Amino acid sequence: MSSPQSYLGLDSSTQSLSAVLVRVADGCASVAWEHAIVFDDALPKYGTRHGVLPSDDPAVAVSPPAMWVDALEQMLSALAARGQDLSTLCAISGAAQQHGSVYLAADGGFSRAVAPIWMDTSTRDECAEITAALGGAAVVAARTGSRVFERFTGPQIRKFSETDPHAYAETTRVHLVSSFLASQLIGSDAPLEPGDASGMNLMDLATRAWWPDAVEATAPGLATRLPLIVPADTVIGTVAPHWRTRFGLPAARVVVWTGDNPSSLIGTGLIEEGRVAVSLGTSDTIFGLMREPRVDNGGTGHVFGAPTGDFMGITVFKNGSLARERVRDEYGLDWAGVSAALRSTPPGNHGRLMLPWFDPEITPDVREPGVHRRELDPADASANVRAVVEAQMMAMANHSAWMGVDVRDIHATGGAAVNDDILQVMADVFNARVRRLQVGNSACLGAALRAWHADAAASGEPLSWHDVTRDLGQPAGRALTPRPEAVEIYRALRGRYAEFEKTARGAR
Ligand code: ADP
Ligand code: XUL
Repeated sequence: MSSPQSYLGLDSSTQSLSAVLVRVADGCASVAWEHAIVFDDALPKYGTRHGVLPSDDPAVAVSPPAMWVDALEQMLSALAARGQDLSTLCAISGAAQQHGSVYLAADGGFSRAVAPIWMDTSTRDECAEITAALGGAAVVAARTGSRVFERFTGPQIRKFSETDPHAYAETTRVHLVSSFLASQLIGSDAPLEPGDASGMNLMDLATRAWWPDAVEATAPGLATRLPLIVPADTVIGTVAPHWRTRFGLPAARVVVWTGDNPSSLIGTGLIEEGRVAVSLGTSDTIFGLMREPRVDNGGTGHVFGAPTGDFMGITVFKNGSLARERVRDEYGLDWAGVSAALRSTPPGNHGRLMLPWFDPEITPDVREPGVHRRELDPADASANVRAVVEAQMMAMANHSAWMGVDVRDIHATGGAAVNDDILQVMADVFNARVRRLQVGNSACLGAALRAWHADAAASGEPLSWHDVTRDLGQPAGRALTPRPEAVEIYRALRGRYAEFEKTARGAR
């Protein structure tokens, strides 16, 4: 019998920091501990709502990076307070919301008190300027995996360098949320890996190195301010002495952090091509592994690096959980009420449609928020609940076609994946079997499994991705199966939904 080992995965998302501790004994992995720190509740002094600072401008979304550090401290304190032997902890890795940028000065302090995050859409001009400088959207998409998007880090850095050149001049390092928090953990400057770095419009997907033209087109002197990019399995250090002294943690290896979506790819067990996962978190995302990068010609999807060294295709929707919550709250319901409304209304909603753009939308590109209804009475609570969920699922099915996957099986994850009635709509719209993962937070689990995989390699006993995802990274429990009569209804309705989307956007 080999001695047990444990691996910690962290996920700093929009609304919370969560942790999963995976215990490996005799080759079998199990979850030893899960914990979450919700920013609004645990750290009220920062005044965030859903993890974001209030703003009068719907295009602006920033968060205080100091809050993320405080949450990390609370998490490590909670880990230590478990009172169990921490000496089995071999490695830690993490995931974080993608695209957000943290600006540090030479003394390690913040040169900008806030970090623009993935929900920010205030960089339209910067996107146009960078696109023009690099020869057009198709050129940028082919090189970096995505056309230039408002929330991507490049245009955000450009905006900061232009609106506050003095503070930008003081900035010596621009981190992503992932590399910023990894730096806190190891007590020195952490690198990035290709998964999160491909969310910046600055990395050359083919070489997995910074693309000099993009770096130059984005902001003056940016090259020296960017972290290194290292392979996704790199051990970047050990838990810093500061944390060891404070909380009695061992000198566990720290593996380079990644973005929440690349991490979820591992946490949902998508280590082969041909399957997709849907994450219903603050953002809704649909993604799958790709051996070769197939870039989206329609300009809505992205190709990121995958932790396996391959690629992943992904389409991202901003109006995810918070849009579902808006409808829930508007009609004074709780989640049980949302489920009851879904059960009391028929698939297809008698043709009543909603475009749920409560906030500016990423997919499709909608800058001015606004909810549109067709044949839908705003006073009809149940019909509106069904309309928002059907809209989200039809948009997801329509806009992910570019990934070229014949979707038969969906691995569902994220906070709303606990809801069977929402997953039934997903199964019917996609005509696919939907299964939940054993561990709800797949980004967090993915981080723990990545830590295990990299630690095994660093110890000279490498494991395959299949080995580390076998026990925990697989769906479990009852599958939601598509109902043939509902599938027929959505086949027709998806076209009408696409046309409604087009008309509404054209009318702007
Ligand atoms: P994040 O992207 O921040 O990691 P999560 O994946 O943790 O978010 O999802 C959090 C969201 O899950 C909440 O905002 C909430 O809207 C949603 N949620 C929680 N329980 C339910 C439920 N029973 N039905 C639908 N949505 C739910
Ligand atoms: C991905 C994206 C979101 C964030 C959410 O491109 O913008 O999924 O990563 O945390």
